[in-house]
Amino acid sequence: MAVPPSKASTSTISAKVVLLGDSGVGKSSLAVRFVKNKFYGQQETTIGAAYLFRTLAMPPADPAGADAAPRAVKLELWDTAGQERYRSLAPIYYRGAYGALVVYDITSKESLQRAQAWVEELRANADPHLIIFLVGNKRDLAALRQVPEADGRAVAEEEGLAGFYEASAKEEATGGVDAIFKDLAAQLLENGVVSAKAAEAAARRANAVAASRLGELPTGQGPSRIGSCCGTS
Ligand SMILES: Nc1nc2c(ncn2[C@@H]2O[C@H](COP(=O)(O)OP(=O)(O)OP(=O)(O)O)[C@@H](O)[C@H]2O)c(=O)[nH]1
Ligand SMILES: [Mg+2]
Repeated sequence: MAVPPSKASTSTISAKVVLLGDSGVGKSSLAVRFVKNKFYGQQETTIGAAYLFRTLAMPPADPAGADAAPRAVKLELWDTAGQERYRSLAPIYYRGAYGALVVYDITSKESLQRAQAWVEELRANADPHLIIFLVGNKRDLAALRQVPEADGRAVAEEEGLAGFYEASAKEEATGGVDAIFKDLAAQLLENGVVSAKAAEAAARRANAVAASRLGELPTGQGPSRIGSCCGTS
């Protein structure tokens, strides 16, 4: 079937995005909600890291002008394991990343402190242009809330982050997960992270390194169940 000319020239930018945060805060659940629109009440803890991707169609920068070509951003998510024993693997996943979601659980004050420590580690070691969002997950558990929204927002402002959201991976309609990733994709485009070609090449290199390290996990442990699946485009 012929493709209409306006759709034929879509340029796709690939961007590596890392999810960091304490074990159990819901990193995998957010990634799975975004990529598969599913939620598992018994989501298994991640071993090493998992890779998922989804391509978002983005509105043209200037629909009326010369830059009216359709654009797309392929978000390549590296969902890291929050358990302490995998901490030393984290740099493999945040190096070469263009975006980072640092996640905490609104029912755990400690998880916000850990999230702040992750932000500081990223500031010290990751690419200075990395776009970092802070995300307070499990907003549906209002009765168990320990972290007021204002406290999360204050940390994001103090650290000069590019975005702050509360979300629920559990609530399909109101969880707000898509909006987070769409904002991240828009900021990646806006900041002109890089030209499409350079971004693609960098993402390929970074992913190859990260993927090769999945094979170097402690004996008997491979990538988690979602590690080898879950792409949509
Ligand atoms: N009520 C509620 N539960 C959630 C939400 N997100 C995740 N969970 C649950 O919290 C638990 C941990 O979620 P995961 O997504 O595995 O957390 P994680 O951050 O990936 O944890 P690690 O892989 O160990 O680092 C699971 O039982 C999820 O079902 C949410 O938004 N609301
Ligand atoms: Mg996980």
